[in-house]
Amino acid sequence: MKLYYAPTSPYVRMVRVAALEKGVDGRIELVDARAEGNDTEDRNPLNKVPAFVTDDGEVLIESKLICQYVDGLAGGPELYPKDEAARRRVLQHEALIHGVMDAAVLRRMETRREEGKFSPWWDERQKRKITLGLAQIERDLDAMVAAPTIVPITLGCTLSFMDRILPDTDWRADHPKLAAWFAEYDQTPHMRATAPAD
Ligand SMILES: N[C@@H](CCC(=O)N[C@@H](CS)C(=O)NCC(=O)O)C(=O)O
Repeated sequence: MKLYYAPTSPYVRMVRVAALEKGVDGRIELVDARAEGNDTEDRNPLNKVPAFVTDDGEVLIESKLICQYVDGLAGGPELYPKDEAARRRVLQHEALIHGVMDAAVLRRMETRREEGKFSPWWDERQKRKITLGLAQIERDLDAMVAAPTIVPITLGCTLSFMDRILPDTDWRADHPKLAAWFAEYDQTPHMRATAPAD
C-alpha cells in the first residue's frame, strides 16, 4: 500500500496516526507526492494529498475515507465503531473537526492573496466557523475523546496544525478543557512520531 503525502499536511498526518494506532504503518509505503514524476493529478483529479493506493491498485482520496480503509485493515481499537449509532456520532464529530480545519486552511490562504485582495468578509466567515466549532468541541469534549476512535486523532492533528498556520489565534484562552487535553495528547507517541519537522 502507498500513501502519497506532503510533510506538513494535517490530513496526511491523520492517516499516519490512524495507521500507527492500528499497527499497520509498517505495511504502508510513504511516497512524497511532490517528488519528481509523482504527479498527484494522475491519482487525484482534485490534486490533493493524501491519496492512497491499496495493494489491489485501488486509489482512495479524502483522508476520512482512507482512515476508514486503514481501520478495516486490522483488529484492535475500532477507529470507526461498527455499532451504527456510535459510528454516526463518530462521523458527526469527525465532520465538525474537519470543518474547523478546513476553515483554518481557508483563513491561511486568504492571507496569501496579493496586496489589496484580502477579503475581511470571507475571513470573518471562516473565523466564525472556527469560533463556533471550537465552542461546541469544548462543550462535547469528554464524549468526543472518551474512546480511542478517529475523533481524538483528527482533533489532535487539527489543533497542532492551527498552532502552525494561525499562531496568532489564541484558541486556548477560551477553551481550557481543550487546551488541557491537547497538551497531553500532543505528547503521545504517535503524535510525536508524526510531528512535522520545523
Ligand atoms: N478534504 C481533504 C483535504 C485535503 C487537502 O486539502 N490537502 C491539501 C494539503 S494539506 C492539499 O493537497 N492541497 C492542495 C490543493 O488544494 O490544491 C482530505 O481530508 O483529504
